[in-house]
Amino acid sequence: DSAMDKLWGERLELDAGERGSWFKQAKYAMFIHWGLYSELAGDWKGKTYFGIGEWIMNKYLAGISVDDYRALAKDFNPVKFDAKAWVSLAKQSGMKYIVITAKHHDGFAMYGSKASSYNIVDASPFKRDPLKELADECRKQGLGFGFYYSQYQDWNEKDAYGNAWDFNPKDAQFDKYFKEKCEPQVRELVTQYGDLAVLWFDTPGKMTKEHSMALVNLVREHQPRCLINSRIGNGVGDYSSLGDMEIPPENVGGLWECVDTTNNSWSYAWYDQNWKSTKQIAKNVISVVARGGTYMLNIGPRSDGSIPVNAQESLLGAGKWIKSHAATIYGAQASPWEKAFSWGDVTVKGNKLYLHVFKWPSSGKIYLPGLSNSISEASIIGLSSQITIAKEGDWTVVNIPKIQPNDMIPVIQLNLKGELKVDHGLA
Ligand code: H79
Repeated sequence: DSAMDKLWGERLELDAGERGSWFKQAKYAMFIHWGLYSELAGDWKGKTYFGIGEWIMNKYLAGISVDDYRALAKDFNPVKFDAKAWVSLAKQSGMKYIVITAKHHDGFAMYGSKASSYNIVDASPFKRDPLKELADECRKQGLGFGFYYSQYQDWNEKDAYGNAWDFNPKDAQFDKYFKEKCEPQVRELVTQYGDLAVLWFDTPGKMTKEHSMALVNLVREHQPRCLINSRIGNGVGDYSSLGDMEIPPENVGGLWECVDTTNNSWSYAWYDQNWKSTKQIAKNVISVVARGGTYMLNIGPRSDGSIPVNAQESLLGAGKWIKSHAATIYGAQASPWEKAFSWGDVTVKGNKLYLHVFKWPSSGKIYLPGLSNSISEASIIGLSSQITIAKEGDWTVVNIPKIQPNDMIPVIQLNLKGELKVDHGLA
């Protein structure tokens, strides 16, 4: 955490590589979808719209008029919101930064915006700026903080893209929306919330390169250390956000992240009880790190500010495992085998290989193809079990106990002699 403090404490002109150095360490983040749609929780006028809850206003779902949707703001009152509890949950879950929806496609700002009165401070009974409280609390607890901002779609604005059920797209003057709402709001976000880790733009649509660059320059001017994701459009971001919920089957180079959900929903949905287990979350973190990326896992708090207990339990369980195997995750690199094995997955740090065993082989053997190095030391992290190594031709055989030791996902650590060398032809 002190490395993070250092990275966000100074202001320097940085190139993309320097800007991204903390990102390669952090590896695991909390994503939060929270807005007026959380109040509906998937329902409109007695009907449930299963699926993408933050899209409920859209004509593909309930098709709610701007006037009806705007009225939701009058009842948005998250009296149970507790920035300290939210940040503690992320921290205890092993996450290193938080990215939250400042404005989703619905157009409602979840922070106090001067650029548009359609925001939580001016249009809701709550009157507080919860994102300011979160930003301050993240700083206090040593986590990074960032914003999600929907820059192209804004269903509340006739000049932005996306709302063809209330407005005539032919009349839209995108540049007007861009200059009067989008740019001023992004300026507020990069000037009023302290150092930001990430500005997470979403759905570039038909953004021109000029529009994308105007936002990039705005972020750079005020936040030289802040990373911008690829959904700014036109290839001008710092790192790549893969498709929603996509964990790639093979290694991916460069700076990238996988964004995923704790259940099946981004925003809170009353009916969605498909919670990932503690083990599934830990597995996903490992799998994404093993492919070379960062895992940003979403929660959808309720409109009253509470976080579903099932999400909390799974995250905290995974966090407990991550914290007792921190060396194998934070700052770790991709598997030299470039894809998962049937028994589990591998991360690397310097001359150490970490074999994460998802399915313990009853044979008591793990076979590694094409590893040239000899091994100076083999152990199971946190346990004293006996491990021996044998070489059989091009295979390294790791002999492990036949019965899984007492760990949700045991990790075998192999210290290599010399520089890591794997012949891919054999994998
Ligand atoms: O914020 C989350 C999503 O709301 C947002 N990105 C993540 C992080 C997102 N924006 N667009 N999309 C995801 C693609 C959405 C596609 C669909 Fe649909 C929305 C499928 C069903 C509803 C558009 C409308 C395509 C079919 C109907």
